[in-house]
Parts: sequence; structure tokens; C-alpha cells
Amino acid sequence: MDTGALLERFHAGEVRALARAITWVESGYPEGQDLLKRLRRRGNAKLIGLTGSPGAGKSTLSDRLIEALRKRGETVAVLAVDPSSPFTGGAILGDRIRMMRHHGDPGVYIRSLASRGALGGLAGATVASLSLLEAFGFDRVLIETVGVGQSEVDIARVADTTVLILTPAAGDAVQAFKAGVMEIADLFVVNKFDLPGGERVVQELKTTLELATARPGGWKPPVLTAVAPKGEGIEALVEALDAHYAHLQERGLLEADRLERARFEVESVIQEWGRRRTHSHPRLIEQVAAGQLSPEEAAQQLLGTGSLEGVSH
Ligand SMILES: Nc1nc2c(ncn2[C@@H]2O[C@H](COP(=O)(O)OP(=O)(O)O)[C@@H](O)[C@H]2O)c(=O)[nH]1
Ligand SMILES: [Mg+2]
Repeated sequence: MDTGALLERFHAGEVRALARAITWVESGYPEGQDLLKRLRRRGNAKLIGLTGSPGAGKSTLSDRLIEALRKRGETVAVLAVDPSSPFTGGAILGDRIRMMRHHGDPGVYIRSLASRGALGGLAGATVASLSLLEAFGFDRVLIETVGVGQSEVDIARVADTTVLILTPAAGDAVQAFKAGVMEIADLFVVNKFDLPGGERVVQELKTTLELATARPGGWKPPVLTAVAPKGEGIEALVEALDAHYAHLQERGLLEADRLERARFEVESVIQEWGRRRTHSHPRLIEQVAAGQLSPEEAAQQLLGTGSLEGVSH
């Protein structure tokens, strides 16, 4: 199928066209780039980032969120990015069950990706996939990422609202403080609140947040609790998501969010180009290693005025 035909079906709201489009973009096919160029539509989904350690309950929570949001009549897409999943490119078991549960509901689309960005953050293709979901017209797009290093920082740049999911497990909160995620999460959820130690984590979080620097527009990140498999805490989470979005709107912060996301998207492309070019021009790299060229001179030669052949896909 060519791009034009796919685009037509995409705009007609065919989920299979959406799925194909994401595959093109994700696999780095030239058709994917062509599609993104011709899309010229952003949509206006509310983008929610869910991040946290593997096993924290991100997928279970998002499953419950889908349910709650569908009850309100919103359409929901979920992009689950799990580079740690051994099932490359596929969904892990929990995600499969979740997908089956919502199968047949045209207002829900769930997709798992296994890609990782150059520096362990979100891959450019992942962000492009988000744009596709948004352009398709979903009201909400949830993006689930395993909270390791760069990916949390990236997700905060891409999402309107970033939710950090913690558990009472020893060290979980400490890890959050270390990684500096405290500053980027808009909401905190202590999931698995049915397990011992939850109240302590909540108190630790609250204490730390009181000392933290003020957020844009004076937002005070709430600390919520949940028992995801039972659906406990989901209503409060949906309300908190709404409250944060309303805050962004009232303070005129959404526009800045969109700009930051666009900046991230462009940076991702530049990074990807750079990575490919350094691999396709080993001589230049050797010259840098030998001290014959400065890294900046080499970069200028790689990215400067030349054509983009061998780079764009
Ligand atoms: N006891 C308990 N188990 C939970 C809770 N939330 C999730 N789990 C379980 O924790 C495991 C990992 O959950 P999952 O949603 O796949 O975590 P993810 O890796 O963050 O997506 C699953 O076996 C869930 O059933 C909770 O609130 N309490
Ligand atoms: Mg998961």
C-alpha cells in the first residue's frame, strides 16, 4: 500500500491503518517518514506519561484508567514502551491480557513497543508514534515507560502530565529521589498500597515535596495511593489528572508544553541523524581520535551543508 492510500484510510479512522502507520514509523521505513510529512495534523489529545520501576503496576493502573475514562466517553490509546521486555517488539503477558480485555472496543487502542532511544531515553520513533495516535484523534494518550534514567526526563518533556508510580517496596522512594524524578513528576501514586510500608513512603514523599522547589504556576504535586488490581484510587487519580490539566490550561502552560515537546521531537531527529552519520563516516571519527579534527568540526562536516542521503531513513 502506498502512503496516499494509507493516509486516506488513516483519516477515515481505520484502526488497521493506524497500526500499519505505527509499524512503518517504528521500523524506520521511508514510507513512515513520508507519512509523517504528509500528515500535517496534530490533534489535541491529553498526553499522560506513566513511569515507574518494572512491576510497579503501570500496566495494571493504565488498564483501570482506560476503564474509567471509557465510562466518561473518552477514547484512549496506550503506548507501552518496555525496552526491558525480553519479548522484543511484542507485548508482555500482562499487556496481552489487557489488550484482550479491551479488544473489540473501537475507542481503545493499545500498542507495545520495545524501542529504546540513543541515550536510553525515548526513541524518536516512539515520539512519532505518539503523534500518530494523537492525529488519529484519541482524547487521551497514555504512554507507559519503564523508569530508567533518561526515559523519565524524556517523558516529562513529551507528556502534558507525568505520573510517577511507586510502591512500598524498600528503596523505591529513595531511587526516585536519587534519579531526580521528584522534580519532573506532576503526580505521585504509591501503588500496591495493600502491601506493608505504603504509609511510610507517602510520608517520605510528602516531606520531600515540601522542601522541593516551586513548580511552574505553583502546582503542588499530590501524592495519591492505589491498589490497581482492585481499582482502588483510580477515581482520585482521574480527578487529579483533570485538576493538573485544568491547571495547565488556566495558567497558559499548555502552549509551553507543546513547544517543549516539539523541541524534543526535533532534537530526537537530530540525534538520530548524528548517530547514523557518525557510523557512516568512520574516517571523520578517526580524524577526531587522532586529534586532526575537533569534534565540532567533524559534526559540522557530518550535519552541515551536505545532502541528507543515507541519513533520513
Ligand atoms: N498486591 C498488589 N499487586 C499489584 C498491584 N498493582 C499491580 N500489582 C501486580 O504487580 C505485578 C506487576 O504489575 P504491572 O502492571 O505489570 O507492572 P508494570 O511493569 O509497572 O507495568 C502484576 O502481577 C500485578 O498484578 C497492587 O496495587 N497491589
Ligand atoms: Mg507494564
